[in-house]
Amino acid sequence: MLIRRPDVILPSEITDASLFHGRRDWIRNASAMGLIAGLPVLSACSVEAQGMKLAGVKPNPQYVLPDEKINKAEDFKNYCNFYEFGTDKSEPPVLAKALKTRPWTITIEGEVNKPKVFDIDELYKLAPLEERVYRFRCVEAWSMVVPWVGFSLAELIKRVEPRGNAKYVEFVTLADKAIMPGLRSSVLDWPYVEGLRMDEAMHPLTLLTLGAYGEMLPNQNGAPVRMVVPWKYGFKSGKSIVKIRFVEKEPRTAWVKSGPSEYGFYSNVNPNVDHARWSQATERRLGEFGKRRSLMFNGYGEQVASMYAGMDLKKFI
Ligand SMILES: Nc1nc2c(c(=O)[nH]1)N[C@H]1C(S)=C(S)[C@@H](COP(=O)(O)O)O[C@H]1N2
Ligand SMILES: [Mo]
Repeated sequence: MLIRRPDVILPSEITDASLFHGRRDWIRNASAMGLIAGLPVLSACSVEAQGMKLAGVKPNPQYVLPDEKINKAEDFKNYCNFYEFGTDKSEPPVLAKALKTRPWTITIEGEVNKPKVFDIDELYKLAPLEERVYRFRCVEAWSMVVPWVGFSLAELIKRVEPRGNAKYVEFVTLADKAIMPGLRSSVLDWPYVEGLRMDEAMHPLTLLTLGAYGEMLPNQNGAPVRMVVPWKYGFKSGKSIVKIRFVEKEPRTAWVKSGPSEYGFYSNVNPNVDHARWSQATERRLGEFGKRRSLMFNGYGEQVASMYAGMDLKKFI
C-alpha cells in the first residue's frame, strides 16, 4: 500500500489552525486573569514545536562532507551561545525553554517591492526543505559539523523582489525582556543584529534554517528560524529572527558595536588573522581532543572566495 506522507508536519496542522492559536490565546488570557497561574498542567496543553520531526526533508547531495564526522546532537544542544539567555554555555539549554515559538511572525521590510509578514508556518512551505551538513566555526575557536534543515535564503529574497538600492540585508532577532534574562546585561546592545552584503545573502550556501538533526530547531539553537552562514564565524548566524530588512548602508551589527577593533562586518573564517582573544589558526572540534588546523573560509573557499576578490581580508575582518 502506498502511504502518502505530508512533506512537513507543522504544529498548526496537528490540530486545526484556529484551535491551535485559539487555545494558546485561551491559555494566555486565562493566565493573565490568574485562573491557571502556576499550574504545571499548563505546558501539557500547549503544542511544543521544538524537537518535532520534520518529515519529507531531502538530503542535498551537494552538501554532505563525506570526510567529516557529524557531531552528536547532544553536543549541538548543550554547548550554546545565545547571550539573550545568558553568557554561560549551559544557560541557554535551560533558560530558552521559556521561548514561545508559536505564533511567530517574521517581517520582511525595507528596500523591497513586496514587503511581507510571514507566519512561521508559511515559511516551511516557501521552498523544499533540505538537509545540509555544514562545518560550523565559532570565533572562540571551537567547531562542529551539523546537519541543518532549511533552504537557501535566496529563495525568500527572490520572492520579495529587492530594489536596486538594497545593498545589504539586516537580521533582527527577538529581544523579549520577559523571558530573556540576558537582556539585563550590557555585554551587547540589544536586539542582537547581524547583516550580510547582498551577494553573500544571495549565495546558495547561505541557509535560512528551520531545523537540525531532522527536527525543528531546539529553542536554545535559535528556534523557530535562524541563519547559518558556514564560511563565517558563528556569531554571523543570528538566532530567533523576527525581522529581515533590506538596506542601502552596511548594518551596524551587535558585535561590531560592542568591539569595533575585535569584530568586523565580514567575519569570514580566516586562520591568518587572529582575534584579539583567540588565535584563529587552529580550532577544537567538539567531541575531539587536541586541535585541528582551521581552514580559510572554513573550507568553503572554492564557493565563496570570488566574492572577496580584490578585498584586503586583513583589513576587512
Ligand atoms: N540572537 C543570537 N544569535 C546568536 C548568538 C546570540 O548570542 N544571540 N550567538 C552567536 C554565536 S557567538 C554562535 S557561535 C552561534 C551558536 O549557535 P549554536 O549554539 O546553535 O551552535 O549562534 C550565534 N547566534
Ligand atoms: Mo560564537
